[in-house]
Amino acid sequence: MTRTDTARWFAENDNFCIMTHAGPDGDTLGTAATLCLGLRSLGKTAAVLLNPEISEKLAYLCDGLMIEEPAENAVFVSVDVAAPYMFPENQLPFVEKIALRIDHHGNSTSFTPLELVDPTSASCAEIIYDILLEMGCVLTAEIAIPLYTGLATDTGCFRFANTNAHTFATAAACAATGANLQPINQALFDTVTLNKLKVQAWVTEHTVFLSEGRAAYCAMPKTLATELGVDERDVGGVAGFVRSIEGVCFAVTLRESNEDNKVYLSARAVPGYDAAALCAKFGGGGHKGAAGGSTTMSLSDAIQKVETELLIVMEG
Ligand SMILES: [Mn+2]
Repeated sequence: MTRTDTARWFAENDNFCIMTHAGPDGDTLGTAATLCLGLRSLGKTAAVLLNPEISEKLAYLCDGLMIEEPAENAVFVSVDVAAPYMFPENQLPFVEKIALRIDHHGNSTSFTPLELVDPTSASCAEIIYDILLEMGCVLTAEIAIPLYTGLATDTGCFRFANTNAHTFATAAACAATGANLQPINQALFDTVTLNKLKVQAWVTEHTVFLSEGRAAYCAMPKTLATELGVDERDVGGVAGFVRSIEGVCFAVTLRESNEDNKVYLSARAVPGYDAAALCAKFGGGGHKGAAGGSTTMSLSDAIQKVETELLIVMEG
């Protein structure tokens, strides 16, 4: 569907229940909150379905918007979700009821009767902004907070290659509402916990470089959190850190999980490389610049495969 079709569809329906992906980031939650608040401002009934995995850092996005049980007559919409397996467990019973999904993942799976997928959009939040504008919604400071969080998250605060004129224009519209955006930038992009630094220090010592340092990977065993005295969650999300090492074009982290014994992959790449294609070899996906996946292989087997795949990409 086009943005105009989607705006008309929202106008014709009501009682929306918005669904987000597991391991929720600032885009899926920011998009859900923007849509929810925007629809409410237009007189619609809308809520965000509980995502139990929401982090403390992002809790402000869905304050007062989340519900545990959808209404009987709910019309389900998913945002920023590329495939049906990506929902948190409590949302799985409703996946088949989703009427419309709005997404920006290029390699996504169609799994709903209606969809608006725009891979040229840097964030899903920006798509929602366009739709709400078409519906006559007035952007307020309250709505600008989750909207800005969504687009800042998916562009790494306007640093990634996906950042475009539309992203900046949407950010400018957010700033024009008078919303205080600086604390969002500080919390998301200029704050690191001591535990995270401990993990980064370990990663610095244990990263393996390939192809003259143009590719790098780091494998984190399931004992790492205990070894460093940090939380399990602190061990994730360091692929961007490995990629940020000078000269590294392609970075992969492998994290062995304590919970399900799977190995979780995260890949980051600069323009000219495709992180999603590499993760697809492990049944995962995402964007060219940032992607993820998981495997039931042992950590040592997964390391072997990552190294092989990285060498194919780098050496051809
Ligand atoms: Mn997104």
